[in-house]
Amino acid sequence: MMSVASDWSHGRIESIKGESTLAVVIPARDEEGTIGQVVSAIAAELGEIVDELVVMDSLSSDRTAAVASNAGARVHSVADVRPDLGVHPGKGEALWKSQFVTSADVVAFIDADLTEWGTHFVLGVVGPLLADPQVVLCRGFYDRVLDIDGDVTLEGGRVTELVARPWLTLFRPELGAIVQPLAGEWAIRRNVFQQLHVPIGYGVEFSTLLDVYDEWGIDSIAQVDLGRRAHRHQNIHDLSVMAVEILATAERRRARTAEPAATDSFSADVQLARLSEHRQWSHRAVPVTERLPASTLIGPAD
Ligand SMILES: Nc1nc2c(ncn2[C@@H]2O[C@H](COP(=O)(O)OP(=O)(O)O)[C@@H](O)[C@H]2O)c(=O)[nH]1
Ligand SMILES: [Mg+2]
Repeated sequence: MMSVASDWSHGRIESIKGESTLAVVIPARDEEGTIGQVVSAIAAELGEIVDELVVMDSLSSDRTAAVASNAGARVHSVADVRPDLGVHPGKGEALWKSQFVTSADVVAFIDADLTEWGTHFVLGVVGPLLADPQVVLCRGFYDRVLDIDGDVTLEGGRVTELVARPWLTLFRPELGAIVQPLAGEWAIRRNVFQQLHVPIGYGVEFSTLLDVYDEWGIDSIAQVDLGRRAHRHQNIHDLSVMAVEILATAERRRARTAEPAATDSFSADVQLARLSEHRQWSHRAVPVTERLPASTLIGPAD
């Protein structure tokens, strides 16, 4: 199912929301420059629609938590949520832990580093889930603005175009129609997300897409056109780390011969080597751990 954000006006969402509850979860690490406007726009414009507005902060060394809280979000430090389960760095870890501090039926995830965006991102990703009980996952897509020193193109999404979509074309061709398989703006039903293994890093969007497709089928996945989006760009070496994470996530699911991660034991980091311009090797640890489905861990032990 494909729609555009303008199909999901504020009024329409209010009228179809019914008894459903909605959480917006924003993972953030050192985002003091942008988190304030993301949170305050959602708080100001979607106050009657969003039941829980939560920022999951980890490892920030700046004022992310204070700025987000002042802007109207409930801020959780990832390490302080279910400390009995330990803590990892990473975006996926932040989304996974958010399940223990929210209760809404539908959860929308929005990145904290957005610069060109609007609250129609939230309305757009939740609309298809509220309107159609068959839909369990809705992924946003958009033109990806790439601004390198003022040189603006629509060629953003390098890991998407060079890793994620080629992989889908080979191994899940039906998902070749997913425009932005790694987009950070998406929504899912809580009772589905709770059943999924979650990579602790950047694999979370890809794992969710593959797992929902394999278990619930193509008709359970919707896409919504959100227009244009811009965010902070990562350098090519950081994108290389991200690509390793995506490939590790994908490889565990490629043949579906086994559960993607029967235990929380894919914890050995992979080392990505890089030769510097001075011809010295350095190594970056790539986190490829996956978390167990939250449904197996519900019930506070603290
Ligand atoms: N809590 C938390 N959030 C993170 C972490 N890493 C990334 N994020 C957030 O996840 C979102 C997407 O991350 P980003 O680095 O922009 O990835 P990209 O958009 O795929 O290049 C942003 O809001 C980040 O602040 C982390 O270790 N912990
Ligand atoms: Mg980003």
